Amino acid sequence: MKQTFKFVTAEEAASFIKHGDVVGFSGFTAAGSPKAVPTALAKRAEELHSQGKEFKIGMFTGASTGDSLDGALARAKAISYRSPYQSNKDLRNAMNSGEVEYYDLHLSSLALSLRYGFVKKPKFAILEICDLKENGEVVLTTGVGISPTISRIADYVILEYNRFHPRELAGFHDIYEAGDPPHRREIPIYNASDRIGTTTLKIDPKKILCVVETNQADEVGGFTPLDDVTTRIGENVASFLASELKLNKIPKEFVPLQSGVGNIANAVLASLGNNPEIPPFDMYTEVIQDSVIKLMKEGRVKFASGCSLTVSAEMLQEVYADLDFFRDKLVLRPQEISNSPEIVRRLGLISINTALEADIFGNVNSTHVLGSKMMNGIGGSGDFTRNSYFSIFTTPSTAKGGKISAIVPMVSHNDHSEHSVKVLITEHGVADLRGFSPRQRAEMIIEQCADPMYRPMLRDYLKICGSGHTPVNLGACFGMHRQFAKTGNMLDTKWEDFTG
Ligand code: 0RQ
Repeated sequence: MKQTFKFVTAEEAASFIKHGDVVGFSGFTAAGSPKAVPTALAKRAEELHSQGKEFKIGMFTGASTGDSLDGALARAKAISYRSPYQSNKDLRNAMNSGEVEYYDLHLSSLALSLRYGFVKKPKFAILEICDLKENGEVVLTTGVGISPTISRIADYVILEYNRFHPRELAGFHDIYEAGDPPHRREIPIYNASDRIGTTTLKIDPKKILCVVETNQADEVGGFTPLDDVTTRIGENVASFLASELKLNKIPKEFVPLQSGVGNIANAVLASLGNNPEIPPFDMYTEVIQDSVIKLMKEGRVKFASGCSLTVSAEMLQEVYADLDFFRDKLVLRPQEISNSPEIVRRLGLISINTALEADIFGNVNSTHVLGSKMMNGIGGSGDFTRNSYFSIFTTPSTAKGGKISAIVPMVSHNDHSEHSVKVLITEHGVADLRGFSPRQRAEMIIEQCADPMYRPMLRDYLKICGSGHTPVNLGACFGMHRQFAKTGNMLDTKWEDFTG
């Protein structure tokens, strides 16, 4: 092996990358994203900048990454543009200040955009792996992301051979690239557990520029403990799904679930697991979080298909200590497959994602704070929402100690339209929007989802809207946002200030 491939330090590997190069990275969330080479790249960028030299790269990732990738490169001012989803504070600030150009797109479509030439072709692919054969076959680690596509289309591949992950992860992946139009065939997945590809990723060995040996854990953050609000949201989701099941609106054997990331998603899954009226279920999702593994051990989740195993360090050790238990219960796929609209529709997933804000008609903003500041990105929420059996959005009814209402007259940025959003759930209740007109939906969302302290304000807004299929007052529809910008509290909103 040592003769076949060039083993180098992270610094040597980073030195191949020049100002203006485009780099694609493996992984999905902090799971499976490279750590040592990006850290070395950031250090090099800082050195070059201190000598007055330019150094910035364009970059593509699966989704968000760990701090030693997005954080380190953002702090080193080493990123010119980036795509897709991210969740790093320093990178977010750089994007919002205009220092980094950010192209946010549906996660299922990134590999396609790279193959079709819609975005720049990466010169380098940097992949984290846990096994390597002389013929260029590798075993990926905890996240798959866009690795199959970038390792095929990039000119050079740099491997981070991370000994932290056991070789026995071999067998957990299902590597498959879909065909491209005009000869594209169906992706033959008919159950969450179906396998259609290979367990290893085959890379042209001639492209493998070098290998860096490392031993580093994934940088997955922990969860904040459940509080009253997240628990109530979780319970509302679980009892809503149980009642849909009783009404035969969900098949008796249940359908697979997709669940977003973060604390609310974790709380929702915990409540679903605890509800005895919900049968054991499959997950066809992108991020497999701690709660999924816990429910799997309890027999509540039968199978989980995802793009990454984004679990805490303790949970990952539990999985690694018992790989044989999980071997036939988990599969990790590329994001064009885990998030494929075709499969989401075929399997009939119930999608559960989190909104920043929703309006009284059911439009959802998942990405922009007060219309202009990017939070993270649309991620996979659009892939699932638009194509699901039915889509659910959850959100606490207020943010910032009640000074922001998550239910507003009109969303300040629209990621998921009223046509795709079917059910809205807060800690106060459930608005099942299916089959209802905009006026009916407005009443349901105000009365069942808005915080009681904001309900009179929202009712009064409807009164100043006049007629129309979708009642909107163009002067006042952003009044609550404008008020927050002025006084820092939406509760101060007086509609007469915005209707003159
Ligand atoms: O800010 O921490 O500074 O107080 O937004 O809010 O409640 O911690 O929620 O961590 O679950 O994230 C939508 C961002 C929610 C996430 C979003 C403030 C609030 C807080 C975060 P502070 P919470 P979460 C699969 C699916 C899009 C992608 C997606 C997300 C911070 O779920 O990125 O769904 N989703 N992917 O105070 C201003 C409002 C606010 C607000 C909350 N209305 N106005 N600020 N906040 N509501 C995953 C992938 O695709 C990989």
